[in-house]
Amino acid sequence: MADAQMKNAFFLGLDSSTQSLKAVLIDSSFRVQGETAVNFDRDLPRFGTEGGVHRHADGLTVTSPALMWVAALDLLLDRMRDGRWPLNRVAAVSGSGQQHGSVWLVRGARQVLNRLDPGLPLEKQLEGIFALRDSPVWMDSSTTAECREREEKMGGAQRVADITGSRAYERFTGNQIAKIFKRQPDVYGKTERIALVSSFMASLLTGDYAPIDMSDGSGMNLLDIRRRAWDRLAMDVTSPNLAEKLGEPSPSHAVVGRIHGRYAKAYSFSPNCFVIAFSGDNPCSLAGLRLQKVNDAAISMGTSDTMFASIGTPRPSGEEGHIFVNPVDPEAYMAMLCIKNGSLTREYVRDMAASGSWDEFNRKLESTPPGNNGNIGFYIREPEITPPILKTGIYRFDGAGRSVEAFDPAAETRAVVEGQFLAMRLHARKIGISAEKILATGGASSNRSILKVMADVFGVPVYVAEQANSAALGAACRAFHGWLCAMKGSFVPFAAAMEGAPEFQMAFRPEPAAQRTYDAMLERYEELEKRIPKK
Ligand code: XUL
Repeated sequence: MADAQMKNAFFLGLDSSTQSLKAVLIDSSFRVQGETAVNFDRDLPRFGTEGGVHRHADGLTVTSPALMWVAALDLLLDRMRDGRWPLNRVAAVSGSGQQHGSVWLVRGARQVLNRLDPGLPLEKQLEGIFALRDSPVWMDSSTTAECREREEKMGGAQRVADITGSRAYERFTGNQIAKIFKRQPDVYGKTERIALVSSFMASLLTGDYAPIDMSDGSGMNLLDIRRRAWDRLAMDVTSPNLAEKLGEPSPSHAVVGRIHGRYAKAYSFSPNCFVIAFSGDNPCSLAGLRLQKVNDAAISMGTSDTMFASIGTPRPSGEEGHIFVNPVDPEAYMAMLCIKNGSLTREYVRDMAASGSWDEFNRKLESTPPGNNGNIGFYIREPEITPPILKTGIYRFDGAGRSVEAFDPAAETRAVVEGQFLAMRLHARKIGISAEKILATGGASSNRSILKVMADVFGVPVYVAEQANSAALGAACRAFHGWLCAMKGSFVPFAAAMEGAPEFQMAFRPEPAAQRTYDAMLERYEELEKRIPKK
């Protein structure tokens, strides 16, 4: 039955990222049939965001208005309808969300969600459901005190990592929850449900509280990644009665409900359309890139840069990196690093050294040799996550290891790109990722000059995912996977579900001479990194 139904079916993936809400529609041969997006700053200027967020005066707190995500969903659906997408043939929808962000829903919000009206904008109906108007997002780094407290109470950073997959990180939701419980007890008290961005977006579609999936749930410092259940101690050190506010976590391939009648009426979805658990953007990218073999790694270059890979046995580090439950294989894990100084930092150097032009940036980058004549730069424009450097600043060293004020513009362009990849290579090694090939994705993966540096720094071939939106595509693939598991009545391995999906194209092989240069440079980079002031 599944086979016959599959032929005519479409699968929808949404990606609620920091700066936009995107949709990708695929058919059952994994061909992209539609793509559209809502950009928060441009399309919803009334929320006054920059890059989709509000940065607060303390320089550490970063939030987004939760209602903006609600308004964006209607706008996105309108665009799909106006574009005549065959929404009536969508068999399942799933989604991706920026990780760690939390949405705080007041008592009674569930009923409001249950009763969504097809005739009214979502924004009007849902403006009263938030206990907290401004949702903390992953860029927030204001919870250092809560992190130290968690590590102390749970028996040290390594112990926290052993249980939850990561030491305590400022952006991880458990620490954000601890801060709100402490500073805004009234908000905590009136909150009925704390959702992640991913599970919140799923809730808008089902018209009910959708569960947090285990993969995105691993980004909270609350889940025991081996037992795949909330950890008692981690919850207790956060805040009281937390388990009931979070609900039970669900496997990532689970059906979390059917689409609410509102969307059937207003947008002609089939009332039978399944909603598959939404997950984090990095887990969804892993699905979109079909990373299943150990040491097949991916680098996603977006607002943040991340590097990740599927792994079998978790070896969490009490110093850096993250281990999450794998989003497509309930028995496996994924390892990941997040580098906060990603595209915005590259853009900063582009503006400073290449008159704001990517063409000029690339020309300058290509005019310099691999290894940059020994020049190494650290561009910490935002408090950095990997390695943890809270103090912002730019640090430049020449070939003799002397601190210098500036590089010439061409060296500046190479220093930012090489520095980012050297940091990834160095720190990925420490969490058990030793890449044999890399799939590049995200905005900057269309920049071939940058990809060439990636291949040389890591000394492995680099492939590109034709589809730049790997998180949205991954969400669509997960919609298909979850639907197939539901139709067959048992778990189907993701690789089997994805058979027939298009191959990825190789972009570059490493040049042996450059590779040798970077092997040596990595040692110097590690030494210099120790000299950077961290706080
Ligand atoms: C991952 C992280 C970011 C966000 C936003 O830990 O913080 O990658 O998911 O993309």
